[in-house]
Amino acid sequence: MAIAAALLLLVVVTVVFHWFSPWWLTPLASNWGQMDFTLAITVFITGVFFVVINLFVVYTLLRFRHRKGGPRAAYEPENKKLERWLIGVTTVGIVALLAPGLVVYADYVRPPHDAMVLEVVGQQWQWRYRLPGASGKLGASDARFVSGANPFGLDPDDPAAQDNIVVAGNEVHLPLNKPVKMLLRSHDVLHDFFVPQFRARMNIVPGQVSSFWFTPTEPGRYEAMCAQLCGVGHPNMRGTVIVEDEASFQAWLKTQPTFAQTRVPAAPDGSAGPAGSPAAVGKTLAQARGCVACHTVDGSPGAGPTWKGLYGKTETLADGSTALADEGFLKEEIRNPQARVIKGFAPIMPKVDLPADELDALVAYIKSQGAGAPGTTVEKAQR
Ligand SMILES: [Cu+2]
Repeated sequence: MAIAAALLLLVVVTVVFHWFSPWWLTPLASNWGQMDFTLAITVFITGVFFVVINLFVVYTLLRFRHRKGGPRAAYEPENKKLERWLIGVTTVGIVALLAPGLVVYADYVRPPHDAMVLEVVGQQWQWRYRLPGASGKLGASDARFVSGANPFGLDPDDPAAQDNIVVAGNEVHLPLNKPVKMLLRSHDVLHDFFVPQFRARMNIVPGQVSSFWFTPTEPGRYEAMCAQLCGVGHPNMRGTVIVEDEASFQAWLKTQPTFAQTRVPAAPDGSAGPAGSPAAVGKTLAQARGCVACHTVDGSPGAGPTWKGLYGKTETLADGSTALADEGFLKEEIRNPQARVIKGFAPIMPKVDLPADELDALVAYIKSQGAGAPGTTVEKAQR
């Protein structure tokens, strides 16, 4: 009796919770309404089975409960008619669950011919984006070309790679109502590119290029996140996708460097650099190299120490010793982060292989974020 009552309560609470739950889908912002439809089919079918099976158990518990002097249960090892019914109903249920998904998936990986191409490279723990330039072609890439200065591993001798747009930072823009074919690569481990509002996601498997397409249908600012647990920095693996009209998109595109431009090293004094002073170059680098995923410049907590007021601070290290955060210390920390870990932070920072001039620019940027008061420690900047 108690079990029957508990099961009945479970069914009622589940159904009520489903309708009144605050966790509904975000508003749809792409062409993939079919994803919502297949999801609704799944919820409906599994929901019906859940309710029917549990109510059946409740019924049998009550109907066939033990009663003094009542009839004994009959042993019936086989019931062909019942088996046929069960096989039939579950077959229909499973086909209804799988078939719509297969149809939608076939569409999902077959982009229209006029789709623009956007390459996404996932790396612990940031996103990078590349677009074809004026030639409309993506240049060849190879793992052996990958370096701090060439994170996509583009072939420096491939003419088709020279005009490729190498997006600086974690933010990419897309034109409204234009199909986008996504090409996804990973630098290291399994990642998954996911923008919930687009209902579009795909695993990124190291060593292969995966692909899907979508058409953004609502202008706005969306968060791109990693949907595979890819290491301790996984929650920081966030990017931004901005959907806007064609004119704004083209204007943004013009501000992004081509691969050839990123090959020209920024002079330490900034005179020949694309973006002015060393600190300004460093700011661009902090975006492009993904530093900003873990280091804030407004003092708010992150996976790594904030850069606000960091320069000149006396830091307490994990072993209890202290060190002055001067130029030499910062460069050492960037080159070899595991050698000295700052107290209160996990040793999660990857080695950042930067040419000397970029290192100078990055440190200049950190320096420009203000010096700490003497004697303050970095722990105070934490939560
Ligand atoms: Cu990831």
